[in-house]
Amino acid sequence: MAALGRHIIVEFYDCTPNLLNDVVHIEKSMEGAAVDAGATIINSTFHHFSPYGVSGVVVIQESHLAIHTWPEYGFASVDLFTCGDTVDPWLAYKILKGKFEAAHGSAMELSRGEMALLTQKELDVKSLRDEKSADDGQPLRTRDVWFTERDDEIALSLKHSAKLYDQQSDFQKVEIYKTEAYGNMLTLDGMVMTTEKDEYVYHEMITHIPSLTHPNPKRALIIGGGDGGTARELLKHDGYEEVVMVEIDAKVIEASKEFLPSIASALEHPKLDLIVDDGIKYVKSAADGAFDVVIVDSTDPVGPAEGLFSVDFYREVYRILSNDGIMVTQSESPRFNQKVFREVYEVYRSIFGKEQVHCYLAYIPTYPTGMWSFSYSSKGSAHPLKHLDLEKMNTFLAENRLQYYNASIHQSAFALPNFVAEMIND
Ligand code: SPD
Repeated sequence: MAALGRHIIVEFYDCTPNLLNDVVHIEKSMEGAAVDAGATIINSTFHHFSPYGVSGVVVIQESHLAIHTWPEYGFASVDLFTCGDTVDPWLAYKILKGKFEAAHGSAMELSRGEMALLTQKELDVKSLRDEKSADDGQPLRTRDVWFTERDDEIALSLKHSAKLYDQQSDFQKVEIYKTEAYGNMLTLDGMVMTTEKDEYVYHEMITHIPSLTHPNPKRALIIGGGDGGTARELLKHDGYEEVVMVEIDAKVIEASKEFLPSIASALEHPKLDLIVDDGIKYVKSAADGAFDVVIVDSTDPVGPAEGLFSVDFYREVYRILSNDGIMVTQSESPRFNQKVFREVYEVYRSIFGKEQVHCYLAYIPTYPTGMWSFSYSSKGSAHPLKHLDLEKMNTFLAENRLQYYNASIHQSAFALPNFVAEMIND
């Protein structure tokens, strides 16, 4: 043995970009290559970075395999570091080149720990032995796979054990992950939309506040909301005679029905008119004063949702609201998305008038920073606090076991921290 270890530094060029953004595929490929090359896996950890890029390491008994990907360049850099004679790192190289569909690869082998330069030291091996692995001779194997949503400065990571749905629709990448802490999670273009375990905060807050402040809401429109959570909560109010939901992406509905059944439970409700189409187009063609409540349950303002953050769209929403009508939108995080947050309030106020627009907050652990905002804009006199019908609310709350929303939350949600109030000149 001329050296302790062999280190192959690999560059894979012109790989299939989607494969380099698929954390589960990369994890499986790296682990598979390790095993096929003769290694014994001890631990692995993989991160997906939103919107793209994966980093990961497989720790093997014979050193490690590591990867960093740049899907936008079809490029992956890989380190294959093995010790001893039992592992063939070049076999791992060939396997990975195939798995990432690399058009070409370059590699350089280094010897690590030249024997000619080493002198062996005396160590008391017995006392240093790890009792656990000495017990049964089997190394402890663990597995960590992380999904990360981030911007340049802030990130949120959730550990997951599987990807259950993975489709590129005409509009966006639709994925469902099985997370350890929050159950199944829907992401669109790498951004968290909803999870089974904390969805109730968002869906209760976006629906019950307008439904209990409007004097008598009968017709509601949901723009977006394909997972079904907003429709489910809205339909708890018996007074609605008609709820129209316009979701642009059939794949969001399909994935939610299959993997988020508790959220999608009302998508077949007889009062729900579910239309798969462009919400902007629908609103443009709707009649003046057609809806008492309009809820914009959009994704973040990138990709297909961009137009849902425009002045023209909100002018149209204003037009289709009835005289007492209320529009509620998800208005992003005042910490994570400061620019958008400021801008949308300016837009709403330019259309509805300053006094008619209010911001309220809720705490959603799986959204970046955990602090999320909603806007409440009323065309008529329905003030979110002054016109709250307590009797109607108490009857509703007694009949429906909610997990987040209650009378105190309704009132306190409109109390804004100073930094938030200042951002929108409240
Ligand atoms: N960054 C999260 C924005 C979430 C907006 N919509 C969520 C959809 C839940 N029905």
